[in-house]
Amino acid sequence: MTSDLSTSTRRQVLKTAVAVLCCSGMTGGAANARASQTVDQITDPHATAATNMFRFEPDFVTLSPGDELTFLNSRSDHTVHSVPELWPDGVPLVKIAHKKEASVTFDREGFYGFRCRRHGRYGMVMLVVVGRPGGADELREAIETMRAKPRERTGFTGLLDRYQSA
Ligand SMILES: [Cu+2]
Repeated sequence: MTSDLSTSTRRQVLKTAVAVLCCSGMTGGAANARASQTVDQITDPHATAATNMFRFEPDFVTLSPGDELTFLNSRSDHTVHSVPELWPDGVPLVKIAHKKEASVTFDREGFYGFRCRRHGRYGMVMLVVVGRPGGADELREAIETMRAKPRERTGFTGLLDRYQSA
């Protein structure tokens, strides 16, 4: 009895996983369609570390030029703001606040740093990498020299480490 139940549960899980794979594969594979990803902004009162209590999820995203990113929950507490020091020259800065949902299209290759205006100091930052840009060393230097709280700096350094070790 018990084993039947667990088998059927396992089958159900497997089915769900296949469905997810199928759909994300379709999105990534369509050559001319603009791909879209979603980033949520989380307040987690159960987080054990302050750096995890407020966060972008995911906080590291890679895109192809022309792709779109949709930010959820830029409301009350959370915002999505460009970090000007970590942003390609000539690309307009992003400022999203008081929006349930807002989308940004990334046409230019490059590194794009974001912070939540309120929680950036607690490490609520994220990195978007569009295409395969050069200049990771310059980005690291910009992170080390820009005006920022320690946790914000550590957050960006960690994200760049993840990009370079990927
Ligand atoms: Cu926030």
